[in-house]
Order: sequence, then structure tokens, then C-alpha cells
Amino acid sequence: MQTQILIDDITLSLQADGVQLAPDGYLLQGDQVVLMHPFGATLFYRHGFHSWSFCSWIPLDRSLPRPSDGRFWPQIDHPVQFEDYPFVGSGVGALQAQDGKILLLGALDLDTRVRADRFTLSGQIQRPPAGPVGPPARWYLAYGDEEAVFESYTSHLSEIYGHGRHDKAPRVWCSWYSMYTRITQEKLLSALEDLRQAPFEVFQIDDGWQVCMGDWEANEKFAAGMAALAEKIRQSGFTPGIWLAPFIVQPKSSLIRLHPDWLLRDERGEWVVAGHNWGDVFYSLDVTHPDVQSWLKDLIMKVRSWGFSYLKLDFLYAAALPGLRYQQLPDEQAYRMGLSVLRQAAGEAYVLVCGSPILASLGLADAMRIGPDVAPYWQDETRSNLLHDLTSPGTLNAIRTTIHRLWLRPLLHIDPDVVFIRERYNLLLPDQRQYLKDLAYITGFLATSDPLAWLDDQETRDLIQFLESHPHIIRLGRYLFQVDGRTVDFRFLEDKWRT
Ligand code: 9PG
Repeated sequence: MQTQILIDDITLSLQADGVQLAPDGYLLQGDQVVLMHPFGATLFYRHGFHSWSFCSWIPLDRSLPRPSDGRFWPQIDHPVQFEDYPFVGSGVGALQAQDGKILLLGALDLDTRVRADRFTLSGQIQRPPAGPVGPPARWYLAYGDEEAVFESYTSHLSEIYGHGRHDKAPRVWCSWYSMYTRITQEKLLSALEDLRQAPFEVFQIDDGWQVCMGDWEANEKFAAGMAALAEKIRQSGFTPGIWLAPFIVQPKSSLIRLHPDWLLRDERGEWVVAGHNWGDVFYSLDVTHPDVQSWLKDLIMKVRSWGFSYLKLDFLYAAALPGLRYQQLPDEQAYRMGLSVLRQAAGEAYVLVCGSPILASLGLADAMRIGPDVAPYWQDETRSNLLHDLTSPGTLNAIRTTIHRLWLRPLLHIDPDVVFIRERYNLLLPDQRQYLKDLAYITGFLATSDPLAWLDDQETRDLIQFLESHPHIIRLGRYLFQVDGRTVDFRFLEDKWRT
């Protein structure tokens, strides 16, 4: 039906199957809802598919080139979102009015997209090609102050999906942003020994311990096995944490050889490429397959039995790529089914999801990475600027997407990625390092990868002070904060995607 609604001081024409007044806006129903808006070529809030995907306010009258290296597309955004790139987002989208208020259209169902142009703001749900047709998709529509509108949206989401279980995020030492895949048992034990008195809760082993994606056993660099290492971490007073990418498989894995029928396939019957990394392609598991589900459950139980109770689950978007599945579910519903299996097997363990679809992970994760990877440099010229990949590792890309996802905070712990205290092996300027620290305070999630051996005495004191202070945060605007009375200004993010 076509109807008109009055919202604050604006009249909107809209098309939907149902419209219902709610205390803080409207609830709409419809697999497709379309609103005519009066704002013209204003700013559009573009919300990327998963943790790393580009998220920002962007002007509707200026296009942004699509990332040009197609090999990376699967790990950049949902394939459908390259069609109207960048004026399409996952789950939620918004437009800015002349006076700074915003008009938000937020899905309450999964597999939804929000698109905009200078005349319309619209939402669509993706239905499986031949699956059963369910009730029409549900949407929340609101207009007003940006923070208030996003907050009402999160309260609707939390009613449907639930929220995280822990009050305070743990402070985490993570091996990635110093040692990368070059970790060894010896290096980690020595970093652990140095950190003995440092105020962290979690010591997390990242990528590099496993045989390969799919074969989740200790490799030859971890001769004593992962249980022995977890025990050492526990004895040092930390919660043992570990990285896994449970939904992806590498061509060289024995898993692929043993179970070629467990992989997600396209219409031609070929395995869906989920991205390029580690010098090769990688594929996705079909997480709706019952045998895959029991394998996933066993994997998590195994890692827990080794003694790990903080799990960083990465590259999760792979299970939400389009493909033919054992059960014909829409992409994000299929993903959520897989994540539920992991969540259940994880029991009381703390689950941080990364590279993960956003709405589809709510209620199942304790924490979520909400931006791409930081790096010990500001911007990677080649991949970010020349190839237009705004998810490529780099501090500017990470800060941009993270700042635009702070609204998720009431729903779970939000992880902005690590801070760098070190000056060694680091191209970030002091100001740039400070932005990361302030962002950590703003999100409430504090982590680093710096080994103490890389820090001088002053830097070690800085790290401890960083971990032990609890500054008072006031948000003054979209890009403006006060951290213990000091103004922190992220306005360099306005309109800035290339430098
Ligand atoms: C381990 C890392 C770290 C990191 C994760 C994730 O597009 N890419 O090629 C790409 C590679 C790695 C990556 C993100 C994107 O990082 O976010 O914290 O755990 O994996 O491999």
C-alpha cells in the first residue's frame, strides 16, 4: 500500500505492506519498503556487510569507485552490494536532513539491504530462490537526533536477538599485530613471561598455530601442543585465548580431501571462493549441513578441552556468501545457524566474532570486531587508494568504519582492534597512535599486540597506564568526543576516503 506519514515535522510518502505507529517511530512490514524523501543529494549512512566492510556517511552525489581487484571482493562486502556500490548497506541505512537530524531505516530481519538515492530510501529482503515464503520483513523507521534514533533501533534489535552477557570487556594481549603468522611456541612463551605482571585478562594466540584452514591442529612450530601452551598461559594468570577461522577451508587441507561435499557451491556446482589470503584462495563450509555442524561442534569442544576460553572466531562472513546449501536458507540465516552451533559448543567461553555479518551475529557473540584491521601505518596506498579497497588493513580505514559502528555498543562488546604503544617497527605518528587509544576508551575494548620486549621503560609505563585508566567519555557529536575533559576530534573522517 501507498501511504503518507508525518514524522516529526516532515511528511513522507511510503510504500509498504503494513505501517504501525511505535512510541519512538514506525514499524513497517514488507519485503520491499520504499520511502520518498525530501533531502535530495544529502549524506547517506552506508553500513557494510561484515566487520571489515566500509561504513561511513557518504554524499549521494559523489560516487565511489568499486574496489578494483575482484579477487578480494568476497572478503570486502556481500556480492549483491557491489551492484549499487556504495549506496547500499546491510540491515540499516540512514539519510541526513539539513538540520543534522537523521532518517533511519533499520531492518529487524536478516538478509536485508537498505539503498538510497536522492529521491528514495528503500529496504529489500533477500529471499531464497525456491524456499518457503515467510511473513513480510520487519523494519524500524525513525527520524530525529542521530544518537537517539540509533539507540531506539538497538533496543528493537536487542528485543529480537538479545545482547552480550558480560559487563566489562576483558583487556587482551593478541599476537597478531606484532608477530603475525610468525608466531612460535618459544616466542609466545617469552612474550608471556614478560607480560606476567601486566594488567591484561586475556593472552590470545592468533593465526599461525594451526596446520591450515580446515586442519585445526597444532603445526610443527607448536611441538608441545596447544593444551600445554594454554596451561602455561593459565599459570601466568591469564585467560587463554585462541584464533580460529572455523567456516573456511584451504585447498591444501585434508578436510577438503575427506569431505569435498561439505563446501558451499554455486549454481554450476563449483566451490564458492570465499576470498584470497595466505597465498591462495579459500572456500566456505556449508554450515547448514548436519555433518559440518557436528564437525564444528567437535572443533570448538576440542579447543575448549585444550583449555582455551576466549575464542576469536574469524572470517565468519564466508558462511553468509550466496550459494547452494544443504538447507536452502537465505545467506545470513544460514550463517546464523552455523554461529549458533559454535556458540552452543563454546558454552561459557567468551566469543569474539571477526569478519562477521553484523545483525546476524547479535545475541550469539560476546564481542564483535566492528572495523577492518589496524596496521602500524596510517594508510596502505596501493590497496586503499589505487585499488579503492577501504577494508584493507590500515589505521585510517579501521578508525573510519569503527567510528561509524559505535551505535552497536548496547548490544555487545565492540572491538576497534589493537592500539600500538610501541614506536619500534611502527610508522604511525604520535597523534595517530593517540586516535587508536582514544577509540579504545570510547569503545571500552582495550587490546594491544606489543611485546614488552619491544617497549622502552617509558612505553611500558604508558601501556600500563593505558590499561589501568578509566577515562570519562562524553560524545559531543558524530565525530567529536571528550575523554576526561580532553577534546578528541575525528572530523578528519568527514568526506575523506582517499588520503
Ligand atoms: C589473521 C588476521 C587477524 C586479524 C583479522 C584477520 O583481506 N584480507 O586479506 C584480510 C586478511 C587478514 C585479515 C583481514 C583481512 O585479518 O581481522 O585480526 O586475526 O585475520 O589472519
